[in-house]
Amino acid sequence: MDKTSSPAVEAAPRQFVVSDLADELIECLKYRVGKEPSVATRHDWLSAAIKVVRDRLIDRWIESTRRAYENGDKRVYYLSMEFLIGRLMRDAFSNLGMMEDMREALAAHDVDIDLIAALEPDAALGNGGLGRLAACFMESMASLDIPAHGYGIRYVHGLFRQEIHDGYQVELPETWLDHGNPWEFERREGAYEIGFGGSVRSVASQEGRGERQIWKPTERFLAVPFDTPIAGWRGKRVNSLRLWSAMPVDPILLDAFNAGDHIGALRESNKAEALTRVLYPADSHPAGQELRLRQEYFFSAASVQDIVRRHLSKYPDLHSLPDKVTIHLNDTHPAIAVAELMRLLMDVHGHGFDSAWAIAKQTFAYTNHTLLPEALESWPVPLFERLLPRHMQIIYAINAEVLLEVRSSGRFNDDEIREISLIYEGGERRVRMGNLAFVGAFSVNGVSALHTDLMKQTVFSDLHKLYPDRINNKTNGITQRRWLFQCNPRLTTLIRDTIGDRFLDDIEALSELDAYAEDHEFQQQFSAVKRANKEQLVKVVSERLGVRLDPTALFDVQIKRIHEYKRQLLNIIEAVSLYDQIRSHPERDWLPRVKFFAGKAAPSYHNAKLIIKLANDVARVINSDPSVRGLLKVVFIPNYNVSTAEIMIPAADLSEQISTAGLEASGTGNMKFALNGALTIGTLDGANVELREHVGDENIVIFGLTAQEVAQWKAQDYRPGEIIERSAELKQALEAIGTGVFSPDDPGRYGELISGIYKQDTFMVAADFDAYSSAQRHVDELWRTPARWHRMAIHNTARVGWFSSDRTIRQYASEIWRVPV
Ligand code: B1H
Repeated sequence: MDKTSSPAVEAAPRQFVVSDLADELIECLKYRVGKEPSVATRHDWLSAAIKVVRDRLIDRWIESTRRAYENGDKRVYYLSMEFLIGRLMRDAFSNLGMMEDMREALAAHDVDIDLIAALEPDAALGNGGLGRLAACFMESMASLDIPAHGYGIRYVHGLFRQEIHDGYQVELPETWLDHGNPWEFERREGAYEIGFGGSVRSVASQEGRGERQIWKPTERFLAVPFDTPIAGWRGKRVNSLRLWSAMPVDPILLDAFNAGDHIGALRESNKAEALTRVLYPADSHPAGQELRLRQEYFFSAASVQDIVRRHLSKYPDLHSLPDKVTIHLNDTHPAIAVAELMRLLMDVHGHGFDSAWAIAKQTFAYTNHTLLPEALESWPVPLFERLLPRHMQIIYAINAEVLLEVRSSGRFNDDEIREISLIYEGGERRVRMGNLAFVGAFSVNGVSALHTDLMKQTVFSDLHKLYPDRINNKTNGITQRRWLFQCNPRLTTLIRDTIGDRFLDDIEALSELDAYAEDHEFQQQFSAVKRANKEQLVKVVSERLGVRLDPTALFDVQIKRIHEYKRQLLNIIEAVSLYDQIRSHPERDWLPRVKFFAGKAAPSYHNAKLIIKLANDVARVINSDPSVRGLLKVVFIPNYNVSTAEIMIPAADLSEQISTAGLEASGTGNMKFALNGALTIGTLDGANVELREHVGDENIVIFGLTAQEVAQWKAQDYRPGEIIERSAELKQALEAIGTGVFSPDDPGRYGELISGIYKQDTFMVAADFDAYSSAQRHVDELWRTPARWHRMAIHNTARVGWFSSDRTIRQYASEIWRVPV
């Protein structure tokens, strides 16, 4: 989606000579892109512009790396299967304070910076919140001058592109590398060999200390690093994001080729290519396929080898590793790194088990991001044994060690011991990655206060009893550079004109805006900014979907992955019920509202895809019904991604954060909306709980069951059917959907979806419906008094500075990593 221009907020006073930059662009275009201006395409200009800013980053990058090496600073290695970055060019321009200079330099060649910026593909190497958090963390670590490296996978295809055909989600391959990637540096010389399969042999160790194990894998691949520089605010520091790509050790099997088997000769090459080709699109639900385990091991093993190599280039041995390194595991996807470090310590560097275990346990930290039972990763023992036989042995050895400790403490019964074991034995034997990460880490953190409490009470209760000091909380955050300064230049400029520049470096200074919450003139300016952002979104929707929207309507937005626990269905049912009421009571003073939805469903998640179809069916019927008189519109925006979020969030009046309490670990969209002056309607789930504490109970609309109440209702005999009978509104809406009012072409389409609510209602839609619907009518009332609404919105922006990922990273740095900030 395009952004229309509005001057950027700069990290530094204008410092470049525009004519020099303009010349540099021409040089770059000619000698590095190979084009003359007269024949250069917009993509060529984009490449040239990126290379010019990248050159600026390189000096600082080298300098940052050298400084950390010379000082012997402790480093943080952030291992994540996902980095949901989005576009990088604006980030780099704005963090280096060269956006306006670049705009003019490009304009000197008749090139519109906004047009070429819109061509930069989103780096969509992630599914949702977990991947986006990793991207915010990379930016904050650089901004806080922390020597950190991100490690992940260079997927050729990021998260699929979503099209909506006849209301249904259609998945198409995402091809972000089609025009090359001007950001990255390929470093073939830095490749490592990664093995799979084969067997383990014991040999007498050279030191004469018993036996040593040697793993002989049958399959080998090369992990080749590609580095992307990540600049912090004001260019303080530039860190690397190192993404691994798989390549064959033998690109052509010459004996097969000579024997005439030309296809078979490429076998290795094809296998390698498959390994890092595509991101698994399941959010909060790991794909249990062998390829996924291979991806996890591939990038974890390459990263651990790289970390060990870097350490040994400065220090004599690995005993000092925990003093100089923390390896942070972003969820359990890289948990196999624990076993890989143990393998390197024991099998390559001659440590005994005890020494290796002592080092490993002090080196890793682990963040848990979900307690959904279906999202807890575990792998069948036979698969693990076949792919990673040596790691399986190591995991058994770790398990024996832990279980010995458990038994000798005398504090655990058999059931508890079974829960602590790294091997699930209740059916098909499986390796539990959460337990491996937990015992292998010195710190285990949750991502919001509520989530951390629930970790202690539920999934990890026995491990918590065993290691009571290990679990800690680090509430998530977002980077204000992307989620305010870049995506909302109008608001940023207004804030700057009102309270000055201090908030640019210390976001909690936004609290000075509190003093203006009642100020009529400021309220007018604040709402004018919102209005301009809404008009921009109206334009985008009209161009893309041909739907006309009224910018004075209340913009009610739910954008996130489509998942039953996030309850887009609750929102749609409420829309249907509102539609009924508007038609039955045309005489009432209804407020114009637009309900926006956007989000992708995992391709194999049937109900999530059906919810997308329902949103589109409901949109079609409501938007074309003249009796609604435009008072209600429903819009589903296809292909939600970071760039779409950057346009929708600044234009939102109301932020929908309505998950079933206890199921959303944190949420980070909630923070982005509040920062941009939207009110939240939400449940007491995840970080909403803390959001309420910060913005104040009177500036947020909270409804519904608490996590504790959900647990109680479920423990008792929850009968959704009875609740539905008692709520006329809900009943009518469910019947309309269930009997095909929105799907006349196929009246039975939503029969099962709706009967699921009558029968089990796993996500408590029925239980929360009335509370949600009244909360929405309360929102209407608030909207009727603009001065009150503006005041509340301003308080939101003023009070959410705490949710900056700078705060989160400071807490990780001082309480987990123990690196200075
Ligand atoms: C979150 C995931 C996730 N939690 C498995 N778990 C995946 C699990 O591909 N997989 O296998 C992918 C993603 N993602 C999210 O993390 C939580 O649901 C959010 O509540 C939270 O804000 C976010 C960041 O902590």
